[in-house]
Amino acid sequence: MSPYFLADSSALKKDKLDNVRCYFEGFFEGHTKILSFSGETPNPSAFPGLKTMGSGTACIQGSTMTDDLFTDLQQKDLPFFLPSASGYSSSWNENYQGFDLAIPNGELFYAETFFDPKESDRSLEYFLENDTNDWRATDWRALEREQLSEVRFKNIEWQHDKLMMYGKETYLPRYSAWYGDSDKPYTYSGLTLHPKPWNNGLLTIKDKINDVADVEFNSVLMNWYRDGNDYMGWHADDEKSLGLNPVIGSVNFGEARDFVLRRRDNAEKLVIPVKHGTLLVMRGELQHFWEHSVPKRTKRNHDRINLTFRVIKL
Ligand SMILES: O=C(O)CCC(=O)C(=O)O
Repeated sequence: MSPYFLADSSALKKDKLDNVRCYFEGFFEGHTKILSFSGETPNPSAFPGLKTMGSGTACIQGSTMTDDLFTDLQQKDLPFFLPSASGYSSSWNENYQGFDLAIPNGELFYAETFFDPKESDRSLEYFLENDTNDWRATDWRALEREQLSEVRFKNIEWQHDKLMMYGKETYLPRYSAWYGDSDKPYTYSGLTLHPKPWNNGLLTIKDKINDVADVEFNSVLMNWYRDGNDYMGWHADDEKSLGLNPVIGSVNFGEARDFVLRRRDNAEKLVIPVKHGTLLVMRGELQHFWEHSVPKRTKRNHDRINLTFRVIKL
């Protein structure tokens, strides 16, 4: 194995820089004629797709890295389509192992496996384990409403809420639970939820995402999609109590689903796959300009639990 990696020389021409995978300042000493910016951290704006990664290293998006010492530092490719139109961009965030994304009038952070499989498996189990039913084997959809209230969940008090739709009380197409710091009720879609006190599992997850979101979350709405027939309709998290530009930390366990963003003014859509362990942070003006939903996916048969951490300001 080579002590440094060299992409083929044609890839090192400036106009082909996006074919180069990774650049290690130290290892490129002596190769200044190959990489004109060697010896100093390149200015990312001069090289589209290039992302500084802290002292001495930088990474260039591309696909021709040779097989060498650094194969574990493979280029990270965003696992979904992001338009290349003006206002859209993505860069790898080495610190938090995810992508910082800019979209017109909004910011996102996406880490596909922010929680590793062990943490994610345990979280799903923690939210569904109970003293009465085998959570994996139970057909939760078939369970009658009255029976849900008889299930003794160990950690989460799930409920089946209903709201008024077209003058008629309708059950939500999912179960939910609300946990948080204070006893201030939170109202959304005409539904008022009273938070239950935090438990260890939720606090552990919250502590892990506070840092990356750079806020101190004080409440969480949990949604349990029993299968692909459960869904969340179009809405924005723009309640007054969340302040002007809410930061929302959305954590996902269980079945993979699509999280869809739709621009309010021109209906442009962005489909973001959220999986077992994915963290998605929404911030900036996003809630004013975009709505989001989790559409039905009838071929998805397994439980999914989503937690949207929020900061209630009032
Ligand atoms: O389940 C999801 O991913 C979305 C949840 C959501 O939109 C919300 O809680 O406001």
